[in-house]
Amino acid sequence: MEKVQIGRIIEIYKDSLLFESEDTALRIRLPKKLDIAVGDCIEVDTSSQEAAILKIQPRKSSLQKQINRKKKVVVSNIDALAIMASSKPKISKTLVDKWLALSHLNKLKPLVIFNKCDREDFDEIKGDISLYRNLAIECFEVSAKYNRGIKELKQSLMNQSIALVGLSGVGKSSLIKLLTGEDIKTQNLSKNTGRHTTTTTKIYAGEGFELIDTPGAGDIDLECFDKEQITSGFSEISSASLLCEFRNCNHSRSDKGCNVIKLVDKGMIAESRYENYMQQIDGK
Ligand SMILES: Nc1nc2c(ncn2[C@@H]2O[C@H](COP(=O)(O)OP(=O)(O)O)[C@@H](O)[C@H]2O)c(=O)[nH]1
Ligand SMILES: [Mg+2]
Ligand SMILES: [Zn+2]
Repeated sequence: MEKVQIGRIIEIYKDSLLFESEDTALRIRLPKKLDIAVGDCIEVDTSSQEAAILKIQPRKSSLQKQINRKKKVVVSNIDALAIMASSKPKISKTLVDKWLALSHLNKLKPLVIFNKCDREDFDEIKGDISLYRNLAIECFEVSAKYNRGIKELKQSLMNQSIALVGLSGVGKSSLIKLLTGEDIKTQNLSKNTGRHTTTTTKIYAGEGFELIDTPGAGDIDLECFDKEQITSGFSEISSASLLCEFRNCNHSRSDKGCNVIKLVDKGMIAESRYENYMQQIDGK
């Protein structure tokens, strides 16, 4: 007799996955040719010794990225994308802008967490923080190490599932540990033992919210999106472009009557945003 349980995929390993329902947690062999992701709600038949996945429930949302020209769901059923940055490793605005565009294209609320505010060189990224605040993106200045700015951040995370992305070393594992109490091995330990770096996407439960670590999701590209979609992911450029003199304007320096260029020259659109935008639509 079938015994159906409904639950979620908490973690995916190389050849198995961790399934969790209200009353059980099970390791299930990874099914071949089934496009599943952490966060998916699935129906599982647990009547026989080896549990079988019967069905994936429709996804409420997903974070998809392109890997080798194929779209892949990194995590599903999330509400927000938290982009983490720091002064060391130095923030890559190119990457932040790509993540912001990707959150827009996946209809996820973006927020940027600037970590390591305890460091002396944190001042060097203050300008970048203003840049993103001026774009009306929610920004937080925190120190995962010294528990600073965490209360405000926590409030904004309440009742949501948030995927965490950012360069390796920015402090994702440290923040998750602080917020959820989960003992995830941070890079400090990995240096000692050589094998404790987070390697799988996994859901961690906090009090009233969830955080999903997505290691290795850093090197995204927006290859599968067309020019129009990418433009919509750069909100200030998108609205400026409505006032370009020609409808097919490429917004390059040589374009006559380009309103985007006009605003870049006036300093109303940040040079870095413009450059990153142009890089993304190059060849589209
Ligand atoms: N100074 C300082 N160091 C931090 C902070 N948060 C994390 N670190 C350190 O940064 C390194 C990388 O942290 P980790 O959490 O492993 O980063 P991840 O690769 O993004 O998961 C570790 O040595 C942490 O101790 C912080 O707020 N301030
Ligand atoms: Mg980590
Ligand atoms: Zn233009």
